[in-house]
Amino acid sequence: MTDPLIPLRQTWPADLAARYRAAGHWRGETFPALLRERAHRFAERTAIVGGDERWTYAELHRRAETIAAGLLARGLRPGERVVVQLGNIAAFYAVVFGLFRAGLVPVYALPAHRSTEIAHFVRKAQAAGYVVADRYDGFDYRTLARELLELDLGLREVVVVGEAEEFTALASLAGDPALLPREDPDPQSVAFLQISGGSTGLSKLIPRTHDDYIYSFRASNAICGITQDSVYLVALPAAHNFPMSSPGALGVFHAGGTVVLSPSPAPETAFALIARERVTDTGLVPPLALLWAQAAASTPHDLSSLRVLQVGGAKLTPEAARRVVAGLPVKLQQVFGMAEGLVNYTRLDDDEDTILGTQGRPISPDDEVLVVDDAGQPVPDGEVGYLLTRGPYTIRGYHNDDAANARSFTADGFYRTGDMVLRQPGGYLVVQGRAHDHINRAGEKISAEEVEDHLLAHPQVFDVAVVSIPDDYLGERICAFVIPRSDDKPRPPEIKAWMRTRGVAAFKIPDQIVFVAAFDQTAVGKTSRKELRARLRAEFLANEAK
Ligand code: OOB
Repeated sequence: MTDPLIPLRQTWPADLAARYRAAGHWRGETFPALLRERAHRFAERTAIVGGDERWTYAELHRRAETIAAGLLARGLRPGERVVVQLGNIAAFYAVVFGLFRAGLVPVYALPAHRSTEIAHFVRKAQAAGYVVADRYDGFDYRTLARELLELDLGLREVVVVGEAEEFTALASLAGDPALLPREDPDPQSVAFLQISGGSTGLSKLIPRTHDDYIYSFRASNAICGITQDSVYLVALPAAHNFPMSSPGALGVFHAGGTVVLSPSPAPETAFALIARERVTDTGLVPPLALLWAQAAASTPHDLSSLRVLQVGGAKLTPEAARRVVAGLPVKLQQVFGMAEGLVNYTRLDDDEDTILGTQGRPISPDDEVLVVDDAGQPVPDGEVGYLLTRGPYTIRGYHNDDAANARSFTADGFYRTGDMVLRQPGGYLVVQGRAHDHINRAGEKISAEEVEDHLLAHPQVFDVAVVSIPDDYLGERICAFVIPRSDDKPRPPEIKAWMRTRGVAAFKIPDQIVFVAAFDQTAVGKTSRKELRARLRAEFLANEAK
């Protein structure tokens, strides 16, 4: 058990920590100090535009202070964890900075998550608080909060943005400023827990420190040309690492620019905001970038303020990259990153072949990248291998998860990313695929094992294997091969509807269900589930090609 009052830490070995400090990567900056200083320096500049809200830096700071004191007055104690599940609304950043100010540790859930996932985060983080909106995107999160409280997991406080009903309204939070910590937190302490894509089973929690995370977006700003004149559109879910910190909203706050929240990434919504707010930068996953490039041709909106379009989260093929560049008159930047740390960018002044054909190179001169074979031996540049990395903003271990840490980190602290890459002589990486069985569905990472576990609980399902199938629009879709218990098999829509009742994010529900009589016994008995999945996928694709 983690003591709630002891700040969580990540431990880099002393020699590396000393190197990162000496190089000026870790400067002892913390989130509370960052906002306080920006509120002073950029007081009347616009920090956030979202819905009907338009807040200056001074206003954001004032709101964060009030939320912080209010949460402590409600009995939350510094060091405790609070699951934050908010969509793209201005309050997201006020809440998060309020939690930082109170010394509370946000755990970032996505709006699509449902009771199964949130319960897992609450358990794993031993969270004491939960912050939701009353409704977002047609869903009432208060019902989710009620379901969660019934599970009796130790949640003591539910805060609601909007109509709170029996819960605490965010707008009602108030407390004596004397309750607030007098000192800024230890820059080496964990500022928040991010959620992993999860290759095996349920998501893991990713502890990021003030020093490491702030370095990642400060350095990203320099690479991406973010300044106080930047206007960044958050089109992807705000809680995702890409729009949060690559350089994302936090990078923009660091620079004193303006963050505009889009409630949807659909071109008609986003384009109107780009025109109205003169947006200069944004980040998208590949399917959305293609959709935008297509829609731009006939839009009535003026997109001429856009300077850089970042694309990442899943592989953008050279052909797709060409289509994006042809459709949108902006600089394309590829971003290959992970919530665990390492982020690669193509540079804005790279030549066209590099921008279209690679996923960039690391942020930091101190990012160590290894590309190795099955035996863990480095392969020469130009050959495909497994990507391992360590560095000044890559975690050294997941939160509270010894088994995952034993699997995912080498003895000398390299994170096994699970990605297969080829490194070009100049250090640029080209992503080739991945070693693990997860599905990258339009940038959402889904564990095959997690979906299989759900489907196995269905009374008419005897066995199941879940695989990724290439998809023109999504990049990959989820396909479940199901062996029914009897001839009386359920219809695929029934299975999908049933899975929805299990309280899981909609993006994890299989796109396609294929019934099979049996799995090849040699595959089941003698080889791993991984090989069974590979075989089923290969057979399916061979049949499709016929
Ligand atoms: C980003 O973060 P996560 O944690 O949702 O997912 C990380 C994984 C990577 O390991 C890789 O498998 C895949 O997503 N990925 C890409 C990619 N960007 C991410 N695969 C191919 N090409 C790319 N450009 O997805 C994320 C975090 C920060 C910035 C950008 C993306």
